[in-house]
Amino acid sequence: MFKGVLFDLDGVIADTSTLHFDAWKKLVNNYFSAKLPDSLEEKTKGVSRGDSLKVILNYLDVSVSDTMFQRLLVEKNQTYLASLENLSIKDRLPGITEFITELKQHEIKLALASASLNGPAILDKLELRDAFEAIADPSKVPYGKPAPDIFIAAAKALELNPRDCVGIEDSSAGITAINHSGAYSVAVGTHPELKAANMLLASTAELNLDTIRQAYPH
Ligand code: B16
Ligand code: MG
Repeated sequence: MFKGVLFDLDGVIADTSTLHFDAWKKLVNNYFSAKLPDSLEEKTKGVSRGDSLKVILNYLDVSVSDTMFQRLLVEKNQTYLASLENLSIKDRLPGITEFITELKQHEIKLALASASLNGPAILDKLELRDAFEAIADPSKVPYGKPAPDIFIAAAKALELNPRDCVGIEDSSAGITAINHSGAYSVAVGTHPELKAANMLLASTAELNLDTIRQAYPH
C-alpha cells in the first residue's frame, strides 16, 4: 500500500490549466499579433513558465532579447494572477474534496509537486494548504517536468521513497516525470499522450482510494 500521494496542481486539484493558456494567448496576441493553436496547450501543460515561453516562441519562430523574455514572463504572470482573483473553494476540480478526505482518513500523506510558483497561493485560495504535509518548491529543483526532480523532492519532503508514493498528473510532461521518479503514475484526462501512465482515469471525479489501491503493485 502506498504511503504518500504527490499531487500536481493545475488541472488536477484546481481548474486553472486553461487560465494559463488563456494568458499565453493574450500575451501573444498583444505582442506578436498572432494566435496560438489549441494544440499547443498540451506542450505547455506542467511545463515551467520559462520553458512554456520557449515552446511558444519556438512555435512563432521568433527570438527575443533576455530583457524582453523576462518582461513577457512578468506580463503573462500578471494576466494569470488577475484571472485567479476570484478563485475559491468552488474551483476545486470534481472529486478532489472527497479524495483528499479519504486519503486523510487513511493517514496517507499529501505533497504538492506542481511546476507553478503560484502553487502555495492557489492552495490558500482553495482552502487546501493545511491538507498538505509538504509543498515541493519548483524554484529549488534543478530541472522542471518532464524531469522527475519535483516528484522526487515532494516524496523526500514527506520522508518517503518515491516508490511508496502515487503521483497524479494531467499533463504528459508530468506523467513522464512521475514515471522516471519511481512513483506510481495516475493520469487524469483524455489526451492520447497520457497513455504512458500506470493508470489512466478520464477525470478527477474518478479518483478514489480503492481504485488506485487495487491497481497499485506493491
Ligand atoms: P506558474 P502544474 C504548471 O502547473 C502549469 O501546468 C503550467 O501551464 C505552468 O506553466 C507552470 O505550472 C508554471 O506555472 O507560471 O504559475 O509558475 O500543472 O505543474 O501544477
Ligand atoms: Mg497540471
